[in-house]
Order: sequence, then C-alpha cells, then structure tokens
Amino acid sequence: MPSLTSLEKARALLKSARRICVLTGAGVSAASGIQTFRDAGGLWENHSVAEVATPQGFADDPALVWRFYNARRKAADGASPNAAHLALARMELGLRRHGAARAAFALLTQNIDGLHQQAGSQNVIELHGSVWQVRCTDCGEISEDYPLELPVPARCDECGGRLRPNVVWFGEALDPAALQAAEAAVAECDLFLVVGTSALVQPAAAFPLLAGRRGAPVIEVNTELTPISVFAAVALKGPAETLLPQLL
Ligand code: BV8
Ligand code: ZN
Repeated sequence: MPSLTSLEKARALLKSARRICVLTGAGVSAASGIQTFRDAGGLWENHSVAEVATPQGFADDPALVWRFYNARRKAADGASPNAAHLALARMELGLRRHGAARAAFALLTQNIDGLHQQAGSQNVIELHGSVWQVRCTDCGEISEDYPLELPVPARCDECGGRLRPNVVWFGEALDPAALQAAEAAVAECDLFLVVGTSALVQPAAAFPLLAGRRGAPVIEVNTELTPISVFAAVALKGPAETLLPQLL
C-alpha cells in the first residue's frame, strides 16, 4: 500500500483540481466480480482475442463471439457497482456542487459493463462501447431491448439482419463522437486520474500521456505498475476499491 505522503500528495492535487478527467479500465470492476482481461485468470487467458474481439473473428464464427458476449452480459447483469465506482460518482458530484463555475468532470471508461452509470456517474464516455447495446450490421439500429442472452444467430427485430455487440473490437475505430468528447476532456483537464487499466490499448492509453504533456498532473491507481506509472505525479499501488474512497 502507498505511503501516507503519496496519498496526501494525491489528495492535495485532487483538492485543488477544477477540471478532472478520469480514465478507467477493467480493474475498477474487479471488486464487482467482473473478470479483467490480462490479470491471472483473465478473459484473454481462456479466449483468443482474435476469435472473440475482432471483426474477422465475428465474421468467421458469430456464434462463438455471441457466446463470449452473452457470458459477459450475464456477468455484468449479476454485478453491482463497488466502492471504486461509488467514489468516482461522489468525486464528480462534489466537484459539480462545490467546484468553481468552470468545474468539469469527465469519466472516460474502457469498460463496457455500465457500472459507472449504475453508481451514479453522470458524464461517462464509453470508449469501447457497451455490452448492453446490440447493433444491426445491416440497418445500423442500436438497441438495449434484446434479451440478456441473445439467441444465436442473433437477428434484428427491424430488418432480420445480423446483430453484433455494440462494442469496439481490435482494428475498429472508436465512435467519432466518443473520441471527440474524450479528446476535448483530455485537452481541458487540470488533473488526470487513471484507474485500473494496464494502459496497453490505444488510443485510450495515450490519454494520460497527452494530459501529462500539457502539464496536468497524472495520478494512477493500480495494483501493479504500468507504462503510465513512470509518468505519474503520484502512482498509488493498491486496489481502487480501497484507495479511491481514501482519496476523497
Ligand atoms: C484502433 C472490446 C484504429 C470490448 C477491446 C500500436 C499503436 C496504436 C494502436 C495499435 C497498435 N498496435 C495495435 C493497435 C491497435 C489496437 C491496440 O491498441 N492494440 C494493443 C493491444 C497494442 N487498438 C485498436 O484496435 C483500437 N482501435 O486503434 O483503431 C483505426 C482507426 C481508424 C479506422 C480503423 C481503425 C480499438 C481498441 C479497443 C479494443 N477493444 N475490447 C470488450 O470486449 O470489452 S480492448 C479490451 O482491453 C477492453 O476494451 C479493455 O477495456 C481494454 C483495456 O484493458 P484494461 O481495461 O486495461 O484491462 P486489463 O485486464 O488489461 O488490465 C486491468 C488492470 O487493472 C491491470 O493493470 C491490473 O493491474 C489492474 N487491476 C486489477 N484489479 C485491480 C486493478 N487496479 C486497481 N484495483 C483493482 N482491484
Ligand atoms: Zn436491422
């Protein structure tokens, strides 16, 4: 666990911040019982990324991909927000209530489980989509009204076209609106907090570096060191569900 001084330093930086940008990854949902990707026992241990998280994998075997995402919908359905999600929602509320007029708070998440919204976070930008949304590859209809586990082959209620999870796979561009909103938040923040991400996946992993290069201090909360740690003004080593409430 981090020394008191690094916790105090992080608290002081947070206290004086007016425009906070947060980036979260699977580590914030770990305490909610949702598997991360690259930790021991993680999702990528039992699934080939190419088979379940690329357009080619979906084209080759949509049933396999839907089994993978149906399992993730089920896991997310059984999960509730943990203290890390709740602390981030409280941080945003506090800033909006007591922050100066130009106070701003943006929560960029790579997670697709919707737990930040369930915890009460308002300004959430889902960089990699949502496991709750399904998109028709023919008519483009996006819906959250399909059953928890989609029958395979999953067909569109509107046009009978093939349905896919509305998530961003490797090799796919992020939704332009989400990317633009994220870049704007990175450009205007005066503090960047990165929590629970291995910081390997682009373009999300570049956001903390871009903020740091502009002079915004970066605080990292992670149970391990990552490529961001060396750039961070403060790198707090420990679980987000314990450290984030201590930061507030
Ligand atoms: C794109 C699908 C271009 C949704 C995912 C070189 C440079 C730039 C890009 C690339 C490159 N080489 C390849 C690329 C492209 C690729 C990429 O970045 N590859 C990497 C691996 C090298 N990027 C892309 O393809 C992106 N698109 O670049 O498009 C383009 C442009 C125009 C036109 C066409 C194309 C798309 C990336 C999105 C991929 N989709 N998933 C889903 O199923 O969820 S990625 C997958 O990884 C998830 O989205 C996940 O969110 C993301 C990141 O993982 P993490 O969230 O960080 O989770 P992880 O398990 O890795 O780490 C958990 C961390 O938490 C650990 O550090 C652990 O220590 C910590 N932790 C654990 N418990 C706790 C904790 N911390 C605190 N408390 C705890 N309790
Ligand atoms: Zn359709």
